[in-house]
Amino acid sequence: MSRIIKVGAAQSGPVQKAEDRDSTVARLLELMKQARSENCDMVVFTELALTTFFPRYYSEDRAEMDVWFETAMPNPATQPLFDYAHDNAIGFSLGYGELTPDGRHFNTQVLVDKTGEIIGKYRKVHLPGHAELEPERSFQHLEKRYFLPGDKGFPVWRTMGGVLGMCICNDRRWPETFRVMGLQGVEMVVLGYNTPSGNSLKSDETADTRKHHSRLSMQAGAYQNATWVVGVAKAGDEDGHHLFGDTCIIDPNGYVVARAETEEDELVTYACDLDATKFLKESTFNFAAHRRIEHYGRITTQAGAEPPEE
Ligand code: CDV
Repeated sequence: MSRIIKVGAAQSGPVQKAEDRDSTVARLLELMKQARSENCDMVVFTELALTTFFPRYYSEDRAEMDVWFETAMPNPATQPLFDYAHDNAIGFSLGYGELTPDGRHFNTQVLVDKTGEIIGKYRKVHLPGHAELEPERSFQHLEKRYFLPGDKGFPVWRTMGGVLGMCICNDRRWPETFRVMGLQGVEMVVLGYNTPSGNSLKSDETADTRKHHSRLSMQAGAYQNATWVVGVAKAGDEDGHHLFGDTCIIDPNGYVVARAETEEDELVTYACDLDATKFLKESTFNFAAHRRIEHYGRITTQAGAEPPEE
């Protein structure tokens, strides 16, 4: 019996600063309804899907930024997504800013099964950017100011007939992210991203180069771990800041099999056969047979590069 998850990669167009949660959730719900009408098993929403990409704004008083965070999930604003999932037997994954009861802030993504229950929670590990105002940049990226690094590692979950994992945006650039999930037999990694089209420190880096970096990372993660990867953007112009789209679904050979054409709300679908992960998992990337862990010590004992002395 084949194990197909038909996935809907639900790209968001821009979410402006003044947009409230209800109208943003209404947009997400429309995408979910479209996914249902196309017989999707699950929908993947983007990173921080409920708000504008607020880490571009500096506030000396961090507490002022709490308006961008959710203190509970589900909550009255997001409940319609959970109700729709439950009533229509469709799973989803949603990114949002999480403020815990004990006052910690995380960049979080949840995995919701077809009964509408949260069965998995991931908190972004690789936080990009900086913690203080850096006026020399053409724009700010203050994730290190507003979030703590995730404290859950890279777990995977058995759901919808497969083994699924999550990561968020900058995590996709790190091979360790995918390998830790690969070592747990992951068959589909779902992730959202808000990626500016320009580099705040390097004005000659083109949007095309940045899209290439994004795809290259996800395609490598997919192939090297024999897994499907679903990468979902928030795209378009937010308050004069452009985020690229390029939402895509990548197969276990690393091929992009479906891709967004716009920078608006757009659903990209593909029927992913989880058994298509088997051949590479049992041959080239049979980890038990081929990995040489006695040589990988530096990966977990050293963060920065240490070149040999001159
Ligand atoms: N939201 C992100 O994590 N964005 C980063 C940017 C700053 C490069 C990314 O890796 O896409």
